Amino acid sequence: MKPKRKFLSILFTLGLLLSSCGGNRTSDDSQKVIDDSEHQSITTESSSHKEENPSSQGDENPPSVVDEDEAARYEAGLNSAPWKDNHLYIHFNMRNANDYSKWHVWAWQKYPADNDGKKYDWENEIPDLAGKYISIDLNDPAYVGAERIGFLIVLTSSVGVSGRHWTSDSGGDVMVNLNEAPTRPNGTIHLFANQGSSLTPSFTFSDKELPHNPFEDPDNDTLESVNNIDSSAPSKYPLAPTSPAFKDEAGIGYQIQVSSFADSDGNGFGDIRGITAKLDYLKSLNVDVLWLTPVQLSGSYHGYDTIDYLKIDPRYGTMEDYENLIAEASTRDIKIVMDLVLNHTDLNHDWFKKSASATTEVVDGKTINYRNYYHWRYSKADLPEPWYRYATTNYHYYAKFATSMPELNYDNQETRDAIVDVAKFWLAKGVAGFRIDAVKHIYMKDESTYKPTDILTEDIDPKTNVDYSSNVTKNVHFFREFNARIKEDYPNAFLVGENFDGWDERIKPYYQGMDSQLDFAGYYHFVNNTIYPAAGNQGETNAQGMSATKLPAKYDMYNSERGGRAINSAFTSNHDVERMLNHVQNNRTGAGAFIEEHHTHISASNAASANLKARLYAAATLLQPGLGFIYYGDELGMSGNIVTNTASNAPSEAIGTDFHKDRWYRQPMKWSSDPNDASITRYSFQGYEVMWDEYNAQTLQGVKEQSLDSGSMLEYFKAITSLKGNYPLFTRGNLVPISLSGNNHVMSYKIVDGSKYGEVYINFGAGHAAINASGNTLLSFNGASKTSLPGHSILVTSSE
Ligand SMILES: [Ca+2]
Ligand SMILES: [Ca+2]
Repeated sequence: MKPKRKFLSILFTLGLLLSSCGGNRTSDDSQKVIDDSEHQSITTESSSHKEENPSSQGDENPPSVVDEDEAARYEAGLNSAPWKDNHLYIHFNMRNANDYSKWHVWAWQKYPADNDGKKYDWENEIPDLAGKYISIDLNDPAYVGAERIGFLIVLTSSVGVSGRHWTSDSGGDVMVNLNEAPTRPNGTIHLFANQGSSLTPSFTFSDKELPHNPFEDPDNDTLESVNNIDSSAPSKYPLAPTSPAFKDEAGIGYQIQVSSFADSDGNGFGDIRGITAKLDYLKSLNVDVLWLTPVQLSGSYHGYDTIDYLKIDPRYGTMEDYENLIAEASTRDIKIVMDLVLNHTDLNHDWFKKSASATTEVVDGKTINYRNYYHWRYSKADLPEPWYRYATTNYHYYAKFATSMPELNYDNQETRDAIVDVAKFWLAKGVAGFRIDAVKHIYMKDESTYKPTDILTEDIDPKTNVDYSSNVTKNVHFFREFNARIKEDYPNAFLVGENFDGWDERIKPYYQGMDSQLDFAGYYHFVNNTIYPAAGNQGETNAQGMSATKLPAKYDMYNSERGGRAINSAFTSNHDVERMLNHVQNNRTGAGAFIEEHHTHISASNAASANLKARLYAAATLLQPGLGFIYYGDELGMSGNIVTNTASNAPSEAIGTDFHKDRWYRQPMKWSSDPNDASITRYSFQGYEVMWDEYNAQTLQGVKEQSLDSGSMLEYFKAITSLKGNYPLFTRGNLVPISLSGNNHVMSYKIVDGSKYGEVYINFGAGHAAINASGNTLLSFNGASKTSLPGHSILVTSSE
């Protein structure tokens, strides 16, 4: 990284140039006045303006040397795609890439008709060798039969201002005689203009008058992003208190993959109104907190690549629909938690476009330099992944997960400010908090420089060897600030982080910056209790299992980072992992830390076994203190069988692979077994069908059927969740293990809340266990009583 000083000096120069343009525009009365009724109500600029035109300051902006071979290649490329037949392309090269946003092109048919003009915006995102261009479709009725076309490169701010004349680059209208213009073999016409001399196009690249590439300065790396935060230094922000609205109050959460949950308008794609229509169903499941996968404008069906943080994706509905969902949920005491993807954006996010074109804007008197919103490094040679070359420039951006997902640079204060503004925008609309995506990836080890004192977590994907190691120190400091700043205005806001990690110790520090963390450790460890019938203790049937005796230490560890007010967020499964039913039926090999999961299909023949294990697993997951999220459909026992791509569900080039296998975790919610049920989604993306696997389609009963069956998985889930719904002690109490002798397969514990308590006994094994429970029986599954716990049974009691 280069020192900031150099970059500032460039901004300063640019500011001077812009102000000199403005001064001329208003003071020049030598301009030619043209009848306002004509489209080309255009003025030429004074000669004095020309003298002050940036392009005239050749000494300050020496043209860069463009490689002549490169120029020749560019010239040759003009004869081929992507140019469109019968189009006129006007290329315009400016000294500073930042300036393009201030100018546009105005064009019209001049002869034989003199038609109204049209505004044209620049089409290429960043200038290429010839700058930016606009294209005029000569098939457009406005140009059919045209022999001559006029155009003008015009300063946008001068257009439409009453009593002013338009300001054009270098002075006025340019006429293109189509009969004489050089038409290329592909039927296109290209004209090239340099800033300050657009009256006299055109040049070719074989001339020595090569255009200036704004991304190639003599100093080369002047457009590298610069940082103004030392994120390794101790955070000046205090530990923000845990949300009072969630701590001790929110017991059951529910995660919805929006595209797959419920359709309201018959187009097959899940939407917000579809969710609103199902709120009573969610209330019957005792849901307190609803987490929707991202609903902001994005480029994918899953939504984890935001294009606009402040817009609702029209595929899901409107802002009004979302506000209505919040209001309707609120009347049912359900809080909406928004998924916020702040590690990266889509390439098409306006911030990235502005960053790529090195745009600066003055907002509220403050200069925003979008270049620094993302990471940019300069190198003529390709940088190693995850750095990717942007277009034809020698600048590379950082994108760990996909080239289409550039990562935001939070070592730039303005980026932090912008994302805090985003959060407050939604909190003002009534959103209760955020599920923060990819918290450990905000600062990856290779994303920014780090200090010897920084705590790094090694995390290398054994399959791909990609290094996902994170910088814990910087991540925690970032979230301390984010949390503290939003809670200044919204003390009840709730933050739950996605830290995709099965180790409690690695999740722990993130509690400094957030109220809660999703319990990946629980997801991976409780399941071992159900899978291994062998020895262990207190329900821990394997070294990788989870006994009740281990839990207090885990909660204490989290509480130690959060002033005693940590909220554990357990979950049955989620959109990125195996569904609960497949998870508990997992075929595993290895032992200790070397267990490998092998995906098992759920079928009619193993469904009973899987459902039984799932009930034990769900009880252990949801009956911990704190918040427990149900992944939509897990309450039905939906499977997530990964189906190899075939001609009927995937594009031809993907047949035989499991590419996009995650879609099988995101199958349509089964509202009923009626194939004509209008709520059921059915959609595809990029040729991949998001549909039911055979088990869900043929065997599984839907919500409608299961609601009528007291022995169904759905009714079981309602019974489990009603415990938290009716007895707050299960949410807010402290877990104390109950020691049992004689059976290693029972997980048993008391939850104590002042003078009240509850007891939970889960027998993961097949053998019987003698117990001595106290209190009133609230739930008995599989014949459990206060003295006897048959194999695979559950008992819950309470002092209340
Ligand atoms: Ca829809
Ligand atoms: Ca990052």
